[in-house]
Amino acid sequence: MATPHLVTIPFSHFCDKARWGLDRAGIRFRESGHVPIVHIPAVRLAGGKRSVPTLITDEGAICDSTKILQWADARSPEAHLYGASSDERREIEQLEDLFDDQLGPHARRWVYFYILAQPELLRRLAAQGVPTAERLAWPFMMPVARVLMRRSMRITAEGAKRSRERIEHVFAEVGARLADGRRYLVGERLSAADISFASLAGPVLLPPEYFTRLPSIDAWPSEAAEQIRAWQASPAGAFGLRIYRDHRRA
Ligand SMILES: N[C@@H](CCC(=O)N[C@@H](CS)C(=O)NCC(=O)O)C(=O)O
Repeated sequence: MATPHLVTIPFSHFCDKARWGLDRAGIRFRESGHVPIVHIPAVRLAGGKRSVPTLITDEGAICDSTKILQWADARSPEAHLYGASSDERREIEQLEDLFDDQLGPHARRWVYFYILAQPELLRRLAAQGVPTAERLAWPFMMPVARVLMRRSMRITAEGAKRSRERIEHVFAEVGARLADGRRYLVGERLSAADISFASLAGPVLLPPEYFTRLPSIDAWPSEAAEQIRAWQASPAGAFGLRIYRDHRRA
């Protein structure tokens, strides 16, 4: 089997999810990271469609983080990414869908609302893990990228407020599951549900073990910093941070 090739925007949380799933399954892969916009031709050139993460395998391009985890699970069932029974699998898949559909997009929009307003944060965030030429070109591409990102993700104050509420809702649901003292969302060990929750909440929890360096808490405007601290201290947030600490520490 040729080494699978993961095409990413390195700081993207959906990319950290895919990376984590592959690592957990013990699958070796190479990664090429790109700044936003350049990721589009890079993904196409590699054989994918448009979005990241895209994993190029001998069997073709896999263009979705959940499909990447399912592919990894099929190759390494002993990693138990989808649990130890069909009941567990069903529960894990339901949670993963919730995190993919709600937490991922809403955490992204909430975070971008603040980051796009501070070009220096965006410059540093996107400059990590990309080829030198892209790092140097990125500051000149940023004004256009910011307009396109604002438009495509409908980033407005109203949207950010709605996203905050959706994040709260998911955190409440996760907190309720954890109320019985369980260590993992489903079953007795780390699964795709835990990986999805922790990684997709990553941008609003700022785990030190996240793949790229996220803006430190002091760099955020005070209202955002206050909100992040509250999420970090909540049962779901503390859980996400622990999952990173226990399973992603280098
Ligand atoms: N459902 C997809 C979502 C991936 C996604 O939203 N990727 C974003 C980055 S976080 C992206 O590629 N955006 C740029 C684009 O679509 O061109 C997955 O799980 O992989």
